[in-house]
Amino acid sequence: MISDTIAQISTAIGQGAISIVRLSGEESINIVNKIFKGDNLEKVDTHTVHYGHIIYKDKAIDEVLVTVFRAPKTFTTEDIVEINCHGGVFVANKILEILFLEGARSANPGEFTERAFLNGRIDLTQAESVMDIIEAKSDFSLSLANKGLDGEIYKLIVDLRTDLLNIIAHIEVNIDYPEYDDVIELSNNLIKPKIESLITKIKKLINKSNYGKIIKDGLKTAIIGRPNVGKSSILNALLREDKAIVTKIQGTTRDVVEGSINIGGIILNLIDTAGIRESSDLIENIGISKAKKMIEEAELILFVLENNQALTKEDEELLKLTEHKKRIVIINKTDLNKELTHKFENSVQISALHKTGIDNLEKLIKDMFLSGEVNIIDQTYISNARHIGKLNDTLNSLYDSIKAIQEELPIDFPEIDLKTAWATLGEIIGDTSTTSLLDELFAKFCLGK
Ligand SMILES: Nc1nc2c(ncn2[C@@H]2O[C@H](COP(=O)(O)OP(=O)(O)OP(=O)(O)O)[C@@H](O)[C@H]2O)c(=O)[nH]1
Ligand SMILES: [Mg+2]
Repeated sequence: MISDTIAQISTAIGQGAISIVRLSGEESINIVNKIFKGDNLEKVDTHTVHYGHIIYKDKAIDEVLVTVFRAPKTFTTEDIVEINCHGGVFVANKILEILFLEGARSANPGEFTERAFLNGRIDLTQAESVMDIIEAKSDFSLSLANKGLDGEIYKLIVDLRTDLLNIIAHIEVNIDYPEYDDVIELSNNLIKPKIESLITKIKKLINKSNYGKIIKDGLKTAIIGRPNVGKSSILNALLREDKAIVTKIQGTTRDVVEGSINIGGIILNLIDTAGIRESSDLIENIGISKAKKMIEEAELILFVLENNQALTKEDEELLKLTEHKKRIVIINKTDLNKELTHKFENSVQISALHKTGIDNLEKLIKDMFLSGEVNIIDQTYISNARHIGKLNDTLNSLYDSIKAIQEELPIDFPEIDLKTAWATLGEIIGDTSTTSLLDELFAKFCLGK
């Protein structure tokens, strides 16, 4: 049982019109009441706002609005008080300090949400969604996070666990299936197909989750090409800002330059790199090896070629190096006359200097990642790396169980793997107790029998 009362400034630290200092815990109302001049907060109704002053040792600290939320219908399920004070860093900190002197403890990062989880108001995926909402960078990622907060991920996982539970229940009651007098026959005919269909379900979820990750974190996009083809100019054109230095000197960009844009809901985390060539310049060479590393890490490569020049050996090498990647070939400097004779899949012609063709480039990126996914917004995706990792662990346990069945091991062996899978799925939603497996299993028996 959590009993101490925590307090923290809930708004961003900085100058603003208002700051909110929030408390949660049994003593919240009592602590604030001691320093609040206005209504007696111990007596007021829940979910009400009160005007007054924070007074400490007879000194007025600030004019405030205090909101009182009484347990259990609050974010943490505990008593919560929010003090809306003036938005100076000093005054908000001063109030916080006084609250500490009066018995509150400084809340750790995320502790309010942690309490909501520990007190059973939200599951772990919902708690994580709160973070995702705060960090959302686009409409898509916000709506994805909101689905998480609504408990959609929780539901997906609970469904998978129900399937798993059914399978385990079948094993536990195998003696009750007279048509299978042989355990091996039971495992192969009844249990194995059920596990296989669960594997298919989870695999689909994992595949879709790649989309979720893109929506949430954006696409790591590297602009690659040999020196002087116009990479930095393209970065600037896409960002609509002169962020990277552009000159006619080869080897201008030496370190990576980054920036983000939102193209139709997809966040592109752009990285402009040093032009790749043989060089004797130490700094440039470091930049070049960074660029090569970026190629490996990137989820999308914008490969830049110059319109007025034939492909060089370096171009050919870079094309080879990036051929297994999601790649768009940008033919830049179309304002210069000569035509490039080479044809590439996913290619656009632009002039970064005159800012023409940029819209075509943006459309191509959008089509590449959103084509046929018009409903992207209506679906639930698992986007959290932790969840994806656990789903993969679950898959591995399920594969192990299939293997155990194929090797005709005693039925307890696959059952152990299935229980491990159950526990791993539980870790996603924060339900790791084995007693809950027993409880649910038991409930199932009661239902069926
Ligand atoms: N005519 C023309 N010139 C361009 C265009 N895009 C870029 N340039 C010019 O090409 C030169 C090199 O451009 P950058 O953007 O610095 O090229 P980069 O690929 O980043 O070069 P490094 O950083 O050296 O690898 C500059 O003089 C630009 O003004 C274009 O579309 N048309
Ligand atoms: Mg450059």
